[in-house]
Amino acid sequence: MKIQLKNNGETYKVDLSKPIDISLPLISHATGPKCFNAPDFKKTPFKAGDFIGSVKEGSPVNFYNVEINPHGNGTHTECMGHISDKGYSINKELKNYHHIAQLATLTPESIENGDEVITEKQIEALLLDENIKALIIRTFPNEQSKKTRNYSETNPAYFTTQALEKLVSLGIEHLLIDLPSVDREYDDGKLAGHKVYWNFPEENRLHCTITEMIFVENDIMDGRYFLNLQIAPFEMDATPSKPILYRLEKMNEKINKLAELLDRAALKATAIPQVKEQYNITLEEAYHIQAASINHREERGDILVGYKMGFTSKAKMIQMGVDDLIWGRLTKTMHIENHGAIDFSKFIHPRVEPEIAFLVKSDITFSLTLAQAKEYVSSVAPAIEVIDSRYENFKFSLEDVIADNCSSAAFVVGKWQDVNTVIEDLEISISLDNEVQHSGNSNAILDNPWESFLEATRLITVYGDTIKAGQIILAGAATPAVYVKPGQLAQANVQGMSTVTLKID
Ligand code: OOG
Ligand code: MG
Repeated sequence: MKIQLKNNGETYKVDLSKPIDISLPLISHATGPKCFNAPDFKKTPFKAGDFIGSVKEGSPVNFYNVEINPHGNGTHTECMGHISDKGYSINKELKNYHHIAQLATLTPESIENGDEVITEKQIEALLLDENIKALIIRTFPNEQSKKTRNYSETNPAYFTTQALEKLVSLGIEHLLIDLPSVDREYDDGKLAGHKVYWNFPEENRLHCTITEMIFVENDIMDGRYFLNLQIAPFEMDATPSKPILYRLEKMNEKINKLAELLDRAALKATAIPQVKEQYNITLEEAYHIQAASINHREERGDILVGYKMGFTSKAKMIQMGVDDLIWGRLTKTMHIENHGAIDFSKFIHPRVEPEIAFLVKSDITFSLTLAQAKEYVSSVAPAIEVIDSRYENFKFSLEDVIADNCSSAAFVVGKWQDVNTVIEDLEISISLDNEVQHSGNSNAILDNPWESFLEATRLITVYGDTIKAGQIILAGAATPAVYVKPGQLAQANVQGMSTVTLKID
């Protein structure tokens, strides 16, 4: 699942299916990861009478007690409750779980007494943006042994109080580090760094947290990430936590702007000037604009139900003056029941054309061959596509029309037929009020309509989308399209199949 998020005027895309876990797994009875001489994390089966809460030992269920010291065992997140007698609980004080976080790598510096520290200068040199509230620090060296290390009595690296003061002054509210503490292991109980960080005993930084003993693999680059900071719901000063990062893909301003422009033009049924020349858009950008504009519809609750191919016949290419295949997206609100109607006032200058539709049987993630095609399709049907270019005078370049979801505005699917129904070499026509407007042959579609289906599998999977079971693919018109007027009845005929009609209200 992908989401779009807005932060401080920027729009980002986040792929939620690609989490980067920066927590450390805790394994029972392992000696690490731990620190401050905490006992090992342990899980032991609950025992009562004859009952032993372990399936291995004959119980129907696993039913374990765990023994954990959140500060001492593995990744944990703490609040000011750690150094206060007021009982502040991380489960109450941590109120926002999602942040734009900066990941930075630092090598602690040696000081006179031999300690290794993160200094104010190093923090300063990060040149943190004032909008960044969460900072993740990976320290070097970053060995795999950190994942199971017992830091007890090793005097691990820590932060100078000046470094923490600096972080506070920079507005950092969530600090995540791969060290066991921001303070020295033995500092005579001063906890000076913790106190500075929370501005103890004032209560103006109660919402701020420190997460310790994370681990960020070396192949994760420094930079900005979307952070989901989740904790175990213990009412305590600290609890085990599971911070997850997601890569942020910054969305291009031009793409956002044009996607919004085209989305609005469709929504308001108002034509706009072409965009290619003015904004100098490439074919690749055009597809991104299309995706982003469909995203706007999805944000309003619309659902992707399939794809359409365009310019798969010479008749269409000549009519529109373009010379390459294109593909667009079909959404649920575009779907009109057979013999249904559209409201003319919701369109700009609608045209109708006859189509052949394929119903996808199972998910398609790669380019199919003709021999494979029928395994992935459950049925075929005649269809009508309503195209309604959002550009003035229905005129556009290839880039323009792609950005505009290939003019697609609505579609009607007729009766589904068995996948083995012959769709090659059939007469196809589009009529208005029973008068044929254009007619052609289904082989005008790439010499065989199945070829259009194959092209769809190639182009859409190369783009990175999966064509899902239950989705519909329109092959593209074999004839030119015809303008409609209110009151007319459009009808598509595909030889040997029942008719598809659409009323124009
Ligand atoms: C673009 C859409 C092309 C087809 O079937 O070839 C198309 C247009 O003609 O405006 O849908
Ligand atoms: Mg079409």
